[in-house]
Amino acid sequence: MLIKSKQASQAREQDVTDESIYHNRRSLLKNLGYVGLGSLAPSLGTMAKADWFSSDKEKIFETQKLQYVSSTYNKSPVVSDKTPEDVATSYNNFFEFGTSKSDPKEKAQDFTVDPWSLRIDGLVEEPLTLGYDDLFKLLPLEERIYRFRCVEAWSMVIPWIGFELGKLIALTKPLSKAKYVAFSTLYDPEQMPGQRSRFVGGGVDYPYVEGLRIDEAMHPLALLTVGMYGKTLPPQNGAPIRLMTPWKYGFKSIKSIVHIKLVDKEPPTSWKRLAANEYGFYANVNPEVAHPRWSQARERRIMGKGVFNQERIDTQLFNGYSEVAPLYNDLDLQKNY
Ligand SMILES: Nc1nc2c(c(=O)[nH]1)N[C@H]1C(S)=C(S)[C@@H](COP(=O)(O)O)O[C@H]1N2
Ligand SMILES: [Mo]
Repeated sequence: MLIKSKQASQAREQDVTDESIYHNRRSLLKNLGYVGLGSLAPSLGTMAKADWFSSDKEKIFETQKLQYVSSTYNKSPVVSDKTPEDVATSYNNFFEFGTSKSDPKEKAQDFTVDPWSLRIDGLVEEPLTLGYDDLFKLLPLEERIYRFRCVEAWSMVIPWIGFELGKLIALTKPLSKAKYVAFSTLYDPEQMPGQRSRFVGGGVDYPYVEGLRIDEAMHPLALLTVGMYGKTLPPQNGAPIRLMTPWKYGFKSIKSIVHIKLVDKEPPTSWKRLAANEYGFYANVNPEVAHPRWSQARERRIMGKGVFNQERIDTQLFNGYSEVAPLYNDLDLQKNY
């Protein structure tokens, strides 16, 4: 799909939105007694000491305290290669809120993420139900900068905050019969216009579902994310919790998850159900396996707004995360796309 450059009017609208968020933060600070601060940036450290504010839509993490994981995850690209935050949070795919890239940011702002309930069950000894606060407290959070490659051949570089999916699964003590992990997004047609209308929602059968093989889910690269750019996920990026498997195409990274179920058979996945010849269960990034309608050999790295802020680069097998290769030693990657 082609990238449309933003019209000037749209860009202005966005700037206004950003500004209103800024003013919100300022008034929050004031409410908490941090009055008279000259600018927002130097005050972040002070804000962080308050941990987070339950009334705040946008929780700011104590990034200094987050554990930065070993260099293998963050080695390349370097920090300056990150896609700007305002781009990563305004160019989205979240069909529950519409199929155009600008729909999620426009239509998801009132999406309720607190309270939230995430249930982990199925073939496990100890099922778990997590509430909103548990998502941030159950496991230590880390920041990881991951490359993100959409099947549509664009890519970004995003600093996520989250914890390893495998660590959460381990807490539930999976039975040996568990071979796959199935995920579902919230089903709430009242809040999600795309779930009310097949036209708005792009013909997907909701709830959106995804799945991984259990060994993929246990791989340390597989992250459940609760934040990005040092803050909680905005609704358009899948708040309050979404999957990130950086060696797979973006559609695997299911948003706003309410259910994780350990199962014994390959679970259905939304895009495979819609077009099995185009979107497989594995969806590993692979420059040698073309999509039936376009090549996957190269990608447009989105570094800013508009067509001049995109760089065409070669796509790498597994999106460059070669540490996952052993998972697929016995798999024909051409057939299992
Ligand atoms: N529930 C849900 N999850 C979803 C999608 C969606 O439409 N609904 N889109 C997927 C696709 S195709 C991509 S590329 C990524 C986009 O994530 P982003 O908007 O944070 O960049 O989310 C994935 N997760
Ligand atoms: Mo995607």
